[in-house]
Amino acid sequence: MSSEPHRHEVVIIGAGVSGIYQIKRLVDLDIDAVVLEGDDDLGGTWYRNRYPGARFDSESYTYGYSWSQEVLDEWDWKERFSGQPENLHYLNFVADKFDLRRHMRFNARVTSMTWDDDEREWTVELEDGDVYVSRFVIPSLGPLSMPTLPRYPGMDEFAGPSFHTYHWPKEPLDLTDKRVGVIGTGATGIQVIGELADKVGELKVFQRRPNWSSPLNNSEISAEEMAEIRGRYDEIFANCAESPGGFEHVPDWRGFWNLTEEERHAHYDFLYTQPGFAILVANFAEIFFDQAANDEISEYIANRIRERVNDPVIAEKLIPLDHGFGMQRLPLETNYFEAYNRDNVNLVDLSEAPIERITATGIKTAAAHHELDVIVYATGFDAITGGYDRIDIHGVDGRRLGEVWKDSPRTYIGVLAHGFPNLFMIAGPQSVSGSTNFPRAIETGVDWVTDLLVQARADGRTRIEATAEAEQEWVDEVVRAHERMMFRRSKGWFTGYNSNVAGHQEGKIRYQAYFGGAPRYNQRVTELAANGYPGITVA
Ligand code: NA7
Repeated sequence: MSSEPHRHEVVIIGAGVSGIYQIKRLVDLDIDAVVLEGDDDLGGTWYRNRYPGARFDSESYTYGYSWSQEVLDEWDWKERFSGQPENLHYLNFVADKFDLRRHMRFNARVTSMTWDDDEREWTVELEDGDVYVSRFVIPSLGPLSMPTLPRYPGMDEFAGPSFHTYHWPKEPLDLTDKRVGVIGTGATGIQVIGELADKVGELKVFQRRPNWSSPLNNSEISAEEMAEIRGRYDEIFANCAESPGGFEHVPDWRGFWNLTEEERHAHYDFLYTQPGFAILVANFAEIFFDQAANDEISEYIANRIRERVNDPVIAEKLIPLDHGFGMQRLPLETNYFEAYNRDNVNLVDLSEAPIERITATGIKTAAAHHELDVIVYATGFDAITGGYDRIDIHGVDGRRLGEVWKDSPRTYIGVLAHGFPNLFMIAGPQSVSGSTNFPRAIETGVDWVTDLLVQARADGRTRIEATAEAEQEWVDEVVRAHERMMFRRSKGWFTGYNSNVAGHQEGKIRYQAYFGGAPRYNQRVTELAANGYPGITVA
């Protein structure tokens, strides 16, 4: 720890996908900035999630950065949905290419931030006692950076390795012949289960609720195809900017009810073989708004599960009954359903017999004790606001952000929060990031924040804050967008619910993301900038 605070004009918190781009923009503008990263290296999500099977659900070339022609020219994606090691390699390639590491400090975990309204600056404190003082802070915390564990008795007593998927060990872990238990069947659990099934001695899947899932349909990208992709980058990013989800897939607007059932089924058959989220976002838009339309696609996917899982009793247990297809974040799978056809894979249905405790040798449910060598918690995240909650943030008059956001976050366009001047959130709550292809929206956020900063500096202004009225209007718009969606009745992180987080109440929505679609959001923020930033006080 040094006795004098470090001074920079801008502190960026987090060296993941957002932080890397944000520091690049500021370095290019010669603005004095530092990135504080809690981990011992860069990469964020792709540094942490090292579990087997971790990969993009977005097409690699729609996930990668669009802002550097050199990177687009030089980087070859090898798979349509690239895996974690390659993704981390990519982020390192970008950071090293532009020599960004020298602006990053690692093992620099921010614990608190306090705004001084007289000096117009933030004091940022680290876990190790170091202090940074800056005019502006840009949290680039990542929407899924706060893993959550269940609260079962005995979790500390388990004798073998046990960890959250986010903390999968860096050192190689030999699971051959091991008895492995996976708790959780969300997007992460479904990836890890499909990958591990044929690589471990025995796999027990502890499922509280089944999730809908459809094939990822991954494939290699040949040199010829990469050349074709490279020639199409402008078009790819333009397509992403125009689609509600930020993907190349666009909804089918032919109209669900304008087609016969046979025509609709032919479309589902086609989409089921298509890569990525096509089955969801290139489907009929009505599946998100019209119960009958959603029932039909749900039954279609249920029948696909019945076709793929040999044991009819297990198949029914894997079909969700409490929510329709696409009403929670859709996991994409590779060999997931086939895993249950293997002799070494067993489904433990927690809805019939819940977990009572973890023991030294395994997991005890109400029905049986399951002997295990390794326990993997694929139990999700305190999504979107979790990263903010673990920093004690005090704004004007000492107001605590965690307190203001206790029931649900409040922001202006997901970037600013009234009472917290000069704090610019990238992929913040109520932005479009949480509901679309993350990096596309991240780039929008970074560019928008950078432009605002540049303009304020040019005008000699030092204090930027959203008005209370503008914030309220945005919150109302976020709520209205939620109300249009049927998924508002589902559990899960889209509606801000996590059973392992104290204070979250089942059935009470936390409005964490804007679901009005990327084009509408982009238009809105572009207009704000063009019109001189109404709703924002720049002084
Ligand atoms: P998710 O989608 O939140 O899934 C978490 C899973 O863990 C889900 O199946 C939960 O069951 C289960 N869970 C959570 N707590 C428990 C307890 N206490 N006991 C048993 N099972 C539990 O997180 P993921 O990591 O899979 O995905 C997060 C995002 O990462 C994903 O959307 C992608 O964007 C990447 P539940 O359904 O709540 O009953």
